[in-house]
Amino acid sequence: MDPHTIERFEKGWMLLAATLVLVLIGVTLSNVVQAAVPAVDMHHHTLKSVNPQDLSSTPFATPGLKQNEMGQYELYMLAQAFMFNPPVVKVPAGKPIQLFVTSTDVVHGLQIENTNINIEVIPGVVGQVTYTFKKPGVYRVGCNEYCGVGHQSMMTQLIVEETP
Ligand SMILES: [Cu+2]
Repeated sequence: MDPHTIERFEKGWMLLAATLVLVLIGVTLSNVVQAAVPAVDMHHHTLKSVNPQDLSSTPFATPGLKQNEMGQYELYMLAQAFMFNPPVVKVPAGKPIQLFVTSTDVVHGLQIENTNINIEVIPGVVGQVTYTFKKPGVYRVGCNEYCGVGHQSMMTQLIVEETP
């Protein structure tokens, strides 16, 4: 190869190396930016973690069914030894319900009969699932994670009501 070919060859490799370095810097920076986004962002419904000792600034302060600004249903439930809060919940049939659940004490489970809803409920972590109840009726909700002496009685009812 003559010297000019070699030079072009090297330039090609240098360009490739420089591109890789820039791509890596870009990837790293975008990760940093993502990490800087706070976990609690109630307006975009990405509530992923909470302080189990202080839920006052979260929707869990008043658990139950809410409708967000887009008219979507959000159901906030608390699991605690040995009950669910609210104790009885009514939701409309045929509408997607975004369920958020967290624990104020130990690890619980939230299982709703005749659905595939089965969430491990961990203090500080917000479990989330979206579900549309097609059939009106009473669905039993139980804790399926042994949580102490009252575990057996830790259950509640979810009443799915016909939508007009
Ligand atoms: Cu429990």
